[in-house]
Amino acid sequence: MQFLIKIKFVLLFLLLGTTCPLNAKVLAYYPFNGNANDESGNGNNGFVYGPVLTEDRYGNSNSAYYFDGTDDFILLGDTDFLKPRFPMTLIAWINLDCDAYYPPVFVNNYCEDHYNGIIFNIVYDNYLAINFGNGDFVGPQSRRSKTGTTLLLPNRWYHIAVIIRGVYNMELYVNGQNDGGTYSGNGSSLVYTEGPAKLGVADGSRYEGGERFFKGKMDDIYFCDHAFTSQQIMSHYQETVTEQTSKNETLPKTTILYQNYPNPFNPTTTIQYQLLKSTTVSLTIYDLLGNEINQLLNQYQETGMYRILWESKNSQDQYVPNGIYIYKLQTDRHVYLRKMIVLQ
Ligand SMILES: [Ca+2]
Ligand SMILES: [Ca+2]
Repeated sequence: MQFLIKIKFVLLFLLLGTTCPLNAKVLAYYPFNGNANDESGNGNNGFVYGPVLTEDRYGNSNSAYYFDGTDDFILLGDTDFLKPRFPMTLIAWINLDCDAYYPPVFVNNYCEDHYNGIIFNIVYDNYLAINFGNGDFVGPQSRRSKTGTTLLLPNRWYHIAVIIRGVYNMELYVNGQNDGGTYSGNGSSLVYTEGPAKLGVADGSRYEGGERFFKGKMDDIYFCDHAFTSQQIMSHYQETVTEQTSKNETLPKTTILYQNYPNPFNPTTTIQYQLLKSTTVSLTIYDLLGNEINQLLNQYQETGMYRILWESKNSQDQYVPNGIYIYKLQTDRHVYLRKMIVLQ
């Protein structure tokens, strides 16, 4: 089952498809696979203050972080990449402990008594919420919030997302579905002050007991500087839940997708896979924004071991730039993802 651990690298971007604006940019991506590194290429690695690596939603060890609800958080740094502007999309997978109290997920210098910056959190009896402020101190005129409608139950994984296109266009999503919700506050702008972004801790100046901490598990934190469509959110959810569904159904594995070799590479690499059953199979290369780069294969194949060469070329036969690419093997029953690196 070792290969399962590796393919749990589930790229958030895959199904964004070609509808993304060309200038769309991944601001940050924390897959939490063994560390809190930022895999977006922007280099804003997290510093882990307490959270410990734990099982992710597929049961892979060391592939998500557990926050103890007492003093654990991850410091992400003070950078414009982590001070997203409208439009924006924030996505995470979370699994709450039962007694979490107003647990914050992503925060960038949001202060409860100033209302500046942004906080993506869980409020009341476990509803999703997004809040941002204009820095003009307490008062509903300084804050803009939306609270969702789905009660998030403890001890289960949820795909949560927020899309902000503007003050009157904020959407919360739970497991790919638009969560509706209620707006409050009349803040009309988002103003950040100096200060680092954090995961799992929020200022608690309006609450007795000081700071509030996330309690439970987090995984696959992703920020993008454009607004996903609702279909893209649903696709993203479905894509990143695929293997969990497969595992829960205890379907026999029918395929093994191996790590390409060499890796990193320039310009040629070999992708190897094994089909334990005959199936329709496609092998497609994507960039980190989910744009399809090239499809190397799409046909019915018999049981057996296969190898495909990729020469770092896109579908127009041009060499692709340096960077991380995803290869996706899709069979009748499963989707398998791995990443590889083109390095000149
Ligand atoms: Ca601790
Ligand atoms: Ca992970």
